[in-house]
Amino acid sequence: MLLFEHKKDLQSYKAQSPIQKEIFYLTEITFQKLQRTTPTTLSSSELSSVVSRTDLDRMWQKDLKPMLVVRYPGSTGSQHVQQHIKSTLGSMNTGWEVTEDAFYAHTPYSQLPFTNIIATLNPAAKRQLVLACHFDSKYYPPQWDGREFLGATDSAVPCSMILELARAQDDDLKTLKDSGSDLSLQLFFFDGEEALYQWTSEDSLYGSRHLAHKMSTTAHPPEATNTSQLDGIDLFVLLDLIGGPNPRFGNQFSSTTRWLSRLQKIERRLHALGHLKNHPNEVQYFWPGLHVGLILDDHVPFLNQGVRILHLISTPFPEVWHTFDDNEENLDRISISNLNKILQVFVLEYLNKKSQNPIAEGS
Ligand code: 1BN
Ligand code: ZN
Repeated sequence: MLLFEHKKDLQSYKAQSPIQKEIFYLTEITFQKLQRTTPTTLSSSELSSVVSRTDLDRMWQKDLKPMLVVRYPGSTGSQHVQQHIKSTLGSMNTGWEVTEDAFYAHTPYSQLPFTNIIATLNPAAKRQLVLACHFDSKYYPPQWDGREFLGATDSAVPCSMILELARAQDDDLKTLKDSGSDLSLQLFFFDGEEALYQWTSEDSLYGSRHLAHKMSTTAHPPEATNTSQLDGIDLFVLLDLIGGPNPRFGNQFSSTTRWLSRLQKIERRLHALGHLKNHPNEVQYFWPGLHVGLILDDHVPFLNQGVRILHLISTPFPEVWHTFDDNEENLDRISISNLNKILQVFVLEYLNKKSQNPIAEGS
């Protein structure tokens, strides 16, 4: 079946000759199959309702403050943060299924324990939209001046944004879970993204390498013989280095330009409706036309296995990147609040296929 987002697209399709129509049909059907997901577009009043549910002060107190501790793999802070993520998700109405992917790995220092946390709305769903972040902080040996690396943008804020999304949209996510939709939501909180000593292919991405391998060797659906959990990932959205002033997200992957454009479209709509603060131009953050080179991060083990990636990492990196100034004081509250709103609309539109209302031609 051909689907048209706008009536004029259907009219111009009808005006074509039979052979043009045939070519259009074959191209479009292939394209639509490859794209797989058709998001909905929320009305202005639905948008207002979605953005009204998110609360930056609440996120700050409930998620960010508890995460702003030293939390390198195996540390006491890491244990506390893991407990925080699990108890936060466990306290929601949605009924997240929270699991751990715990393992030991050799590092330049010693063998260390690592734990990824995975929260799944509906494990039986055929496809999953994945939102991912890393909760570990970069390890710095004790400093003479006693300063601690807290990794506020790297990546306490991204993890807090994901927890706040789950909290703010708890009711809608519960409805989605109860609907038994084919497309659902999964949250990955990775441990050990950072190099312990110096970034190499062995000393980095400990958690994401482990989980990607595990998912590639786990059948999905469980009775399948030739598809794995990785095949079930519809889109993998990785958040990193968010929270500094003037964030800009460029385009690393042509396969997901469409989704970066969608974020830009949401940014424009929320701007026009006056929902974004300190946002002078209709586009400030999302730049699908700005091509940036590949940035190494937790998506790489998934990318290498053919998963579609949307990497939301500020370019250039925040000025405080990997310095002791990557702390609460240097965060830009307003852009975090604006990005929360945009991300939450994006996720709900992505997942809510039911209210889509395309104009159909043939079948
Ligand atoms: C991102 C945040 N990364 C580490 N903290 C990955 C990275 C490491 C990106 C080195 C570029 C260089
Ligand atoms: Zn880092």
